[in-house]
Amino acid sequence: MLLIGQFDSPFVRRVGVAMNLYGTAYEHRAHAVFRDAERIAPFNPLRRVPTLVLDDGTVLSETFVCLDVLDEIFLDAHPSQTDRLLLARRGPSRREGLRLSALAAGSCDKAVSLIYERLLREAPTDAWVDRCRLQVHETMQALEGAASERIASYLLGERISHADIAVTCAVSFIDEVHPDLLGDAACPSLRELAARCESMSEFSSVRQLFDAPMPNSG
Ligand SMILES: N[C@@H](CCC(=O)N[C@@H](CS)C(=O)NCC(=O)O)C(=O)O
Repeated sequence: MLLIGQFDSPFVRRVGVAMNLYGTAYEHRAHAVFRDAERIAPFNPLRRVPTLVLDDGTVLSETFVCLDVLDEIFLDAHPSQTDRLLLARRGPSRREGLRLSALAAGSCDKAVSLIYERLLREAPTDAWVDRCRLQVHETMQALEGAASERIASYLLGERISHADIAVTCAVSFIDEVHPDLLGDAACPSLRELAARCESMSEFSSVRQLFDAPMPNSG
């Protein structure tokens, strides 16, 4: 498989971590969305990342789509190892995992939107900046509530899931690109979970510091 996109993106990172946990062999091309847009274009006209090229040549975009297909491919190859799946194929645990992952992903969407607002506009729109900041802040508070109530090691039980990956990638990304947004003392349960996940090689091997995505430069 081929994964296109820099690991400073929390979305690309989620796909990279999932492939690491599944033991999926893949090539990585760290194309930047602006600087390398025309290198991404032959694979994906949206010029967005993650872009995932499957072994049969199928090209996927959208993180949730990539992860769903990775789950399916893993299960096809290892039908007896359902306990290693990063999300149940059906049932309440799946729905809770999707719910939490969507909140984490939505926070990342808003955090990315704030970056683009800062970098691409001469004068950021206050109303949009305030809205995005509120959305990120309150969504992380909601995730903190879920994390603080859990009784197991991870969000969905004793095994790591897509929800833990999504939350960890979101916390690390937001803390890096908007350090004032959460504050050091906020979200202790999320931070504890993220720190534990970040200590795993499957996460640390796909970490890249944020590379400002200015058109013509990065
Ligand atoms: N909903 C998308 C979001 C991905 C996303 O926002 N990727 C950013 C990089 S972090 C990107 O491709 N930006 C360029 C663009 O949107 O044109 C997903 O989950 O894959």
